[in-house]
Amino acid sequence: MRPDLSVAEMTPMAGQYPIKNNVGTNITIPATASDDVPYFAPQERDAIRRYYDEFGYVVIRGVIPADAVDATNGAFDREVLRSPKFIYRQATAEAERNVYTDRGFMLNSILNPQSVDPYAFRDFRTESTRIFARPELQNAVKSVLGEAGKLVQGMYFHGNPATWPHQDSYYLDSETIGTMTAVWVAMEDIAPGAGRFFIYPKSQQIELQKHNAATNIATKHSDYKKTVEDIIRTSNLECRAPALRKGDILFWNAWTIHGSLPTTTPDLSRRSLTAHFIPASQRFLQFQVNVKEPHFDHVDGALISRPKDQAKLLNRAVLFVESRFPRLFNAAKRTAIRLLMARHA
Ligand SMILES: O=C(O)CCC(=O)C(=O)O
Ligand SMILES: [Fe+2]
Repeated sequence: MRPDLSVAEMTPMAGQYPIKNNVGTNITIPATASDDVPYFAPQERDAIRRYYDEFGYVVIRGVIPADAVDATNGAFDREVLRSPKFIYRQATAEAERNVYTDRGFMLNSILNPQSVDPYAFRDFRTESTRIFARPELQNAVKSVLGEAGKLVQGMYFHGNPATWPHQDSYYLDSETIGTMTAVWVAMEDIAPGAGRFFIYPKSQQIELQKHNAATNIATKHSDYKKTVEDIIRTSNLECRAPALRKGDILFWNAWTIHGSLPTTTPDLSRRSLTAHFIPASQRFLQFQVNVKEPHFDHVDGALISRPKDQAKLLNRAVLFVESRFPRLFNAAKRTAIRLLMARHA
């Protein structure tokens, strides 16, 4: 058993990589995992929970076996990477075709790989869902939540979208706000210039503005983004981007400010999966106002929701219409969100 880790002990020393963060500040981040602090092994459950509660994130090393990672990445390369099909995407939640970086990496990350078309993307859907359901991952979720979790959202990344600093709670959470956790699974060794995931330790303690009619995502998303950036600039928060090896995982709290750093090495991909889990005893909360109880599939003993599941004919029909008439569809969706917010204002 390792003794309690203080902040000083967790501060990396050598092998630092200089980089500008998303708000233009020069920082240094550990170049490789051996230049970073060791963090935790999966069995250090109490220490994991304590670190997570204090800092709003935690890294656990060597959780997902390489063969499971390779099976998902291989399926992505075979089935998804060159596909012309419309898929729902992480940044917009809209149906889009693949967009590529100059070097051919898919830039518009996939929203809910567990829900993609089971005919066109059979192995990718199966293998990514298997990772979400793995007992090693589910046990780690238990370590941080103190109870079993259920998956409410997943994502797969290939190229680096340089995700803006945000808190997930603004978009989704559990009905007891701040009890959702999310996990980032490194699907390869993540180089420091490839778009490392960053977190602001202890930022989960700052209560940012909540959703309301004035700041809602449909009309005022840009205001929310700016508020987070202002808080980063004006508070003395430290930006950390842990060096993750293939199979390592990082949990962060629904209130912890996070995102991904800009790319400085465009030749390198940054494959990752993320999953958002709420406590099994709780219901799902959307945009901080809308409580829902989605359906959960049982997969290898885990509870996995499949939003807009493309195995269902009706959902395939919606995606078809949405991809043919995107402007009409998205205008209607924004109106629906505005009405929802107005009702809760
Ligand atoms: O990896 C990233 O770029 C961002 C991931 C993220 O924000 C999330 O999964 O909630
Ligand atoms: Fe996020």
